[in-house]
Amino acid sequence: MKVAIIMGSDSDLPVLEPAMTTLAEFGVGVEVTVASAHRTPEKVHEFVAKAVADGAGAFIAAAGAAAHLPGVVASFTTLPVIGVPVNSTSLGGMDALLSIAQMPPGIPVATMAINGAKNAALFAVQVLATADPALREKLAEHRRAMAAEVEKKAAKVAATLGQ
Ligand code: RP5
Repeated sequence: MKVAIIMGSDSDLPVLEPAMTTLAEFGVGVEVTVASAHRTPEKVHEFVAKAVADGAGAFIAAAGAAAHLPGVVASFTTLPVIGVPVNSTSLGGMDALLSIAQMPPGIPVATMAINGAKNAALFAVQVLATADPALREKLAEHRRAMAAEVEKKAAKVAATLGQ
């Protein structure tokens, strides 16, 4: 299963790169496009319909400013939509965060941190892993690797402090 990634502008791409890297690390395929809820609403609709037909298992939708894109994507599909608020205005991403998180009842969007693309990818992998035991094992291994990193840091701090 693939993850479909949609961003409101090419200026959002640097924020989304960690999501693509993380999905690649898990061996999850992606379909990526730029489409805007405000500037190209028909394209958003077409991309969502095609991604669903192509077997996407989850969407990552990223946008800045008055970020309607994740909610609009969610309006076109019952697949889970993971929203990434992008910091692209003088409000530091708070505008996008609130626009994405404050969805009215009925059409939810799972909202990540501002610029939280890596977690969006991990959440998407978790969604796909509900039906994929091999992916579940990869997630478990990823967590073991993170825990090992924390232990390395603890040892480094202890050595620095002469403990
Ligand atoms: C949003 O407006 C985009 O998602 C982007 O974060 C922001 C600025 O877009 P551009 O003016 O760079 O195209 O729709």
